[in-house]
Amino acid sequence: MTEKMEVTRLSASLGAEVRGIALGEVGPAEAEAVRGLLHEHLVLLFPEQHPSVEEHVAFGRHFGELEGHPNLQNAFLEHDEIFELAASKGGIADEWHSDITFRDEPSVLSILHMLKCPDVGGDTLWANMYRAYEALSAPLQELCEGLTALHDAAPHGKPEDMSVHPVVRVHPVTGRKSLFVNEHFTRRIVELSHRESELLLGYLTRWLASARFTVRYRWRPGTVAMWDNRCTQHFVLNDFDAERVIQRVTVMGDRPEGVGPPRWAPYARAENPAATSRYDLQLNRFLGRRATTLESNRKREDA
Ligand SMILES: O=C(O)CCC(=O)C(=O)O
Repeated sequence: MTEKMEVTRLSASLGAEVRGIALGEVGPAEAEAVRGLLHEHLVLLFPEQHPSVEEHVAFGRHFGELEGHPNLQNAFLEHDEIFELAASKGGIADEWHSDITFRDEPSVLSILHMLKCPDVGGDTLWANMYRAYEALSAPLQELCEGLTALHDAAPHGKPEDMSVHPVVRVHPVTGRKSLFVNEHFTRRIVELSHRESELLLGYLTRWLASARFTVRYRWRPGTVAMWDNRCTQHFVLNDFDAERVIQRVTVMGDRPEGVGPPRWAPYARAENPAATSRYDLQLNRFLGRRATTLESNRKREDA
């Protein structure tokens, strides 16, 4: 089947449409070929697939362990390994993000089946985070490489679900560096003051959505999209008023690795609570929790 695949690039930055493959019949060799294409193009679009839920899940399992959404309820479907979003139930992901970055091990890949979409509108955009990093000036690249950022699930009403990741991560397969902060889940640069963090995060999240790093895709029902969350972000254009329903399988987890350890200590100073700015409270909570976990791990190892 792999020789029959026709691959058409969709923009200079990322994305390819793939025809000549039936995702419902993919075996290990085809899955390997798809994986290779994904590393090359970062986002793949497979039109006219219409997979059943079982076929969708089986396709996803070729790429790793699957997980439903940790915080959001499915709109219409009960299935542990599929996550469903319906526009009529408020499910429109209209902020740039990569998936589940508030977890220690965020999503690796997402595979989305477009079930229902408006005739026009509701396009999805993806942006290439390798390019967003590579096009920064050398001083800013160097600064970002030494920083980490706090991500949380506040958009799901769970700000206590937090994790810290490097601002620049290294892809475990390609070895390339990419920017890993996003406007939806990233709250704070750990090593900077609140104000400095606001400025830098504001700059980076606008920069990484520059048109020149993106591709925009117009959907048809039955199309399947697959993207690598380690080196892309995505955004849905909220410009429609018809129903739009997607189902996604999510391949979980590796822990993002930076270029090295953070180069500076966290800005927040938990040892002087009286002087703590309200903006540092969340970071202090995270750091306190991390210190407690490290301490209890250490005691377990000593016992
Ligand atoms: O609906 C889409 O096109 C993208 C959905 C999305 O943002 C997500 O699955 O994280």
